[in-house]
Amino acid sequence: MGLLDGKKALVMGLLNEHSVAWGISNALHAEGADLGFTYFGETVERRVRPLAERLNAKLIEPCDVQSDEQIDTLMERVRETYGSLDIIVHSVAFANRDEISGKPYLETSRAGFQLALDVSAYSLTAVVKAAQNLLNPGASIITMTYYGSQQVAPNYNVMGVAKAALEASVRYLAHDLGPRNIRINAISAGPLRTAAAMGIAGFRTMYKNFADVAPLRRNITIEDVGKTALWLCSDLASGVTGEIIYVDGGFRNVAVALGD
Ligand code: 0WE
Repeated sequence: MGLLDGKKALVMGLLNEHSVAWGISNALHAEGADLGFTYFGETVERRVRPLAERLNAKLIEPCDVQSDEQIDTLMERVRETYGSLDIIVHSVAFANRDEISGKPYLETSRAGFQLALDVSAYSLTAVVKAAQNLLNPGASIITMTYYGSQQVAPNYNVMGVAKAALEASVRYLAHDLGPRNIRINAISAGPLRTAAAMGIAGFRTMYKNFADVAPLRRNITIEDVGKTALWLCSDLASGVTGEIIYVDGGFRNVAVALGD
């Protein structure tokens, strides 16, 4: 008996075994969910296929979230394979590296802003819009965000603006989907050493500082995120929608860090 027996889940944004989407996928799989995955590009496909197969995925499909056509094709394949959906995990973001590593936010280009907002914020709305007729009553959607949406995280720059738009989208989508008993929430995770964090200027220092300051005095793991995702996707969170749930060891509540 699993918490998610018979539930069909679509996971977007898995890259490797360090991915937050991998932590979430494992937690959902362990409770009986039937998982399908999307990837972007052939390089990623080669990494994702073996991982998806480890979790007995029935569906492994390409999806460039900047293309409405590809999103529609994906949902057609989901309909053929599963008939309907109970869970969507959106773990997708992108900004040009040079816009989030070392230069001031005020140098952000129009093209860089549009790219970051399109891939990292609008994609959630685009996916939910295309999936709306597949979603069963009781369905749960989750997306990933970061505290740089609320407070300035140096270098996070245009990604912070994109995450603010993503979080607002969660509230509006929750309002639209609530009458059909479909819930949508975001998980705001502390810094994780995933591919998305590699090569980010100052990340190592930030990661170390986080564990010194956070009430739990440690970093967050993809397993921590997976367990919260499992709760949000299960009936245990039946009354929770439109929320930003922090999986950050309490970090964001600390105004002044004195250390031990
Ligand atoms: O949301 C993120 C990072 C997302 C991300 C990462 C990359 C790296 C490779 C988006 N686009 C790209 N583009 C690339 O070319 N995080 C929460 C991780 C992160 O990124 C930061 C952070 C943290 C934390 C960037 C600056 C400061 C802090």
